[in-house]
Amino acid sequence: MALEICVKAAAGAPDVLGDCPFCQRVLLTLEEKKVSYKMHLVNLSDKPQWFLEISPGGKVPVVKFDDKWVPDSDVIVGILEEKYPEPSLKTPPEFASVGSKIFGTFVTLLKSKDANDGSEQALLDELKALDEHLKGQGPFIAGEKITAVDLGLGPKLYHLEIALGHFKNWTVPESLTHVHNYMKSIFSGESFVKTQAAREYVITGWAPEVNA
Ligand SMILES: N[C@@H](CCC(=O)N[C@@H](CS)C(=O)NCC(=O)O)C(=O)O
Repeated sequence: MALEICVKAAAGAPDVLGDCPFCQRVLLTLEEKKVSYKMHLVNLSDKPQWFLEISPGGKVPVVKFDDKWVPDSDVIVGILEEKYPEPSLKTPPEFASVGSKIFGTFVTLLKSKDANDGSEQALLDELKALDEHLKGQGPFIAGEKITAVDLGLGPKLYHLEIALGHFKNWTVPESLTHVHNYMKSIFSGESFVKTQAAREYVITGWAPEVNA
């Protein structure tokens, strides 16, 4: 039986898959594990009552396991790994937090109104650390095989590339070749392409935050 999952609908297009990196992380995990699923698209700007009943915090993703709706991509991915151990997507613990500060520093730069507040440097430091990590290994964070940490970070880098490119005319420096190759490897994966939000919806999704 297919697992049920609630994900974000695109801003302004309630019938189209939206731009939630946490939802994509879970969808990628389902795809990589070849678990069949049924998606419910949720319009987050006008949350329906049925959704608020199953997700009192009002957040996506939520997945139904044994008749119980479970929120939070960290928790959901953990349950998926337990219930569907093959193929294993476990990340060795020493690599589990690689890249974990990139999303926060990216959002700070995206929202920054002051070019000298250090937010660009903070993001660059995190991307350089990722580049160093990938040097001599890869193409993925734990080596040859894609694992959970990549499925979490990939969607965030996808948002970073589109949103900073669009709103700040900012791109990852060419010198960070390992990060560039990493993004290429992740973004070209079949499951990534299948579960990604269209570029235009990533932009419309971030616009209110940037203009706040
Ligand atoms: N920690 C949560 C974060 C999920 C999250 O923040 N989802 C956003 C969409 S990307 C959301 O549902 N926001 C609710 C809203 O916009 O009202 C997870 O990993 O699942």
